Amino acid sequence: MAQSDVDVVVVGAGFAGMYLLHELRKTGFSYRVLEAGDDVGGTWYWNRYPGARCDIATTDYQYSWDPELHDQWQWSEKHAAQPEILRYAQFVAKKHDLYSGIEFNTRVDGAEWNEVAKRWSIHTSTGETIICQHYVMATGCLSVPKEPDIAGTEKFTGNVYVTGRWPHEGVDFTGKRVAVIGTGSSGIQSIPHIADQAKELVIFQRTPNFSMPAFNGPAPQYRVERLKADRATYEHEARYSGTGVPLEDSTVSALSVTQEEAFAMLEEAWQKGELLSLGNTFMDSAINRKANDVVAEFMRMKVRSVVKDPEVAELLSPYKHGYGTKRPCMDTGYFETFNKPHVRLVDLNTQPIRSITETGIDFGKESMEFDAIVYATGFDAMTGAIVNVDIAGKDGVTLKNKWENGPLTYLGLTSVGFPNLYMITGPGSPSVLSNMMVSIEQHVDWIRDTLVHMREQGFETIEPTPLAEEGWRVHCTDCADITIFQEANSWYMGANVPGKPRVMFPYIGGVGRYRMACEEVVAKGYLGFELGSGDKKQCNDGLVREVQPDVDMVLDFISTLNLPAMETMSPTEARAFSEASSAMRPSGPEVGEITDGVLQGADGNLEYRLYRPATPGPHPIAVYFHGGGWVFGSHTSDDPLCRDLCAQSNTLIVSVNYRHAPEAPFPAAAEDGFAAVKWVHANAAALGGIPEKIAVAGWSAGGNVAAVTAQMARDTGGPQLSGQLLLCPVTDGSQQHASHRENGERFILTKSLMEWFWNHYATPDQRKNPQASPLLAASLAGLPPTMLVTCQFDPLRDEGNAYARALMQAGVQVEHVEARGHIHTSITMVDMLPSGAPHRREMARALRGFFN
Ligand code: N01
Repeated sequence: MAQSDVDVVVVGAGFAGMYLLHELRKTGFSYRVLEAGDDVGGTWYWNRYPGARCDIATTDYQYSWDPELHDQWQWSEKHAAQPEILRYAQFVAKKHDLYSGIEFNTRVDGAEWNEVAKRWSIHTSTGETIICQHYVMATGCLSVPKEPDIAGTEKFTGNVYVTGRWPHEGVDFTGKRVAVIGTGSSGIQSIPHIADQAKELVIFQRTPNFSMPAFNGPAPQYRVERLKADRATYEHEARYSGTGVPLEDSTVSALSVTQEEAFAMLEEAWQKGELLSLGNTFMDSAINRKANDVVAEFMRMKVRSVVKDPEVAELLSPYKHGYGTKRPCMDTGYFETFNKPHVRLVDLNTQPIRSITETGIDFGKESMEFDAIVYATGFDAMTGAIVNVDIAGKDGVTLKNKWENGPLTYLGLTSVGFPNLYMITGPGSPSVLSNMMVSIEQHVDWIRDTLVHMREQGFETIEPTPLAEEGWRVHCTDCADITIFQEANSWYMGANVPGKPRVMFPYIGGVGRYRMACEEVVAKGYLGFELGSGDKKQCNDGLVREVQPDVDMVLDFISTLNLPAMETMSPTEARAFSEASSAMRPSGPEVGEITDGVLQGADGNLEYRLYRPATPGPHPIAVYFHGGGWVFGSHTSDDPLCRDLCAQSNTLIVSVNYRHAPEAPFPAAAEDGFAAVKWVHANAAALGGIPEKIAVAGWSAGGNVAAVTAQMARDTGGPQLSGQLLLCPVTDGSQQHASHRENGERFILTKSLMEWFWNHYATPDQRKNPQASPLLAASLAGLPPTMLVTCQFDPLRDEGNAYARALMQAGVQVEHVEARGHIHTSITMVDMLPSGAPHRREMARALRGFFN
């Protein structure tokens, strides 16, 4: 093994670096901890602007690793102010003798990995180079103030202050003319205090922000009581919660209640004075624009109720971004400040700053003189502190170069090409979207355990694999894609720093889900990491999260319900169960008209439901066959999907209630399907459709009926079909495809449920008939253009894929969508699973395409 000066170099002595130092000592690693400031505290050391407070309540924003602290340290308020939090950090540092392990006033200027020696060389501002095995950046997410990007900043000769680098001795604004630029958390917290002193205060606002009063005071009693009663459970809940603060997840959609009811619920959350309570009132405010508007309007109403000048109130009301998509703020008297006669708001959208001058600011058509300018313009968040240090990994590539188009990490902790480099609360981890204390402790624990594991197992290096890193990037993007966060020009998106790539920097899948992913990685033998020492290598490559995040949440939710397996029920019970489940889902989009009727099946009448587009007809028609394993379901059971297809494709959908097994086994469903298509063709004009433009569509067993019907229409002289849209179709009764085994459990449609369906529908011999297993048809040539959707985690995936391939080989025009991360049922879950929406759009586009 190569020589090191120390095992670990840690950069930063905020709450992350302090805890890590403690753990390194405890586990017997040698270390150097380097800190640029001259004291501990990190963010709370630097951010000393007046009014600086933590937005997370003191019951939650404190270390949990030293239980004695809970008795030894008493917080004076619900939301502690900066000086008190700094004192807390100092108290902990003294208690655990951390000061003796930290080198202050020492910056890291550069670091490079030596691939031969398997060591990092860390260059410090004191001129030293430290050789170490592991290098941990505990540099914080919001530690590098954004470079001024306003013309003329260098010209001003008055006093200049930056909220993130506030003078330690404080600032007295008494009698001064002051300008504040920026209305994020720092601006919103400091402005009321500056207004109290200044003779004249002008606030330059580019974007109004959502803010609620902190209602500061004693810590919330209900939290204190829960903590006292059972701290362990409370802390466990925090660690597995969405945000790192125990909160009950809402199950109410903002769109399912009246505005009056919604506002009453929001008022209750508002009165709590807790940052996360408003965003947690409804289950859909982060994923649905309309749901978010309900919260946003409530917040705007609050602004109007405080600010006396309606024009100013309007300027202070956010309209361009959704609530929560930029970090919401907590304030004490912020909006009230604008009622003061010496305070003025300048809207930079109508009066942009032309230049900072020697004596003040030129904006719009005005020039004003100031004694002081306060920049509350934010940070180069998440990556600034990491890429500002020249960190060169394997082959000399720097992290800055690697991250040119956005940070690439595995778990937000590590990055390919940078062995033994760890980031605490790095990009790709919940970090700034969480209670930082919880996230910091989790990362420190993970790093400590990993170092111990490597030492015990004799590994010298650890590095994520390209596959795992790319998989994590995709997963992070999937999580962001189902939210409305990407619409906002926020620092979460890097949008505040010119030239920064526009990606979602933090992981938005939630603290608990993130923690479980990290735990799973370890439990699976460091899945996605390569560990090595000389010739010894261990690499269990793979992806830790492949299921779409919203699908995963539904699966987790369902698993908590302990529902009986459907295959243990009788068909009657299964039908009742399926109907009851369907009753709870959102109804789907509005369409022009919905009517019910009966049509001629193969053996008597069948019910159908017709969905008519809102546009003038006549329309092309898709005859739709529902899912339900030939056993349950009806012409109304896929209602949301049928509405969605109708509305998006401008097609008249006729959903048919074909006969069900076991009462009417094979070939009843197939024969009814074909009879229904013939009937619809004959009656198309009367239905308001175009007889020459008829397609079939279906999901699951309904996809089977649609595929079989298309073959029957081809083989028995019509009607001529324009296309077939098959969503997760059953195509092969042999059930021998690998996906039946791979996806046979956990994903709602299980292998045994599929067997139960087949057993009710067709005998093993009948399954060999192409009218049961369309994949077995002698030829697929001459079938209509096809859109076939298969889902990655569906037991039926491979038979659907095989059908798509066979159709293509037979010369059929096929569009085959392989829906990544989806399960058998997820694409049908309209308005429940946002990740299914793009696939439904594709399906609707294909349907339109059949008729053109
Ligand atoms: O920074 P910000 P912050 N011309 O980026 C404006 C945490 N924090 O320091 O929105 C004019 O939020 C910018 O305008 P716009 C917390 O996570 C926590 O306030 O980009 N204006 C915005 O109004 C927080 O979110 C706590 O259009 C310019 C403001 O400056 C994060 O730190 C307290 C501009 C910057 O707001 C950052 O907060 C404080 C320009 N050229 C901070 N450039 C607590 O826990 C930027 N702006 C309490």
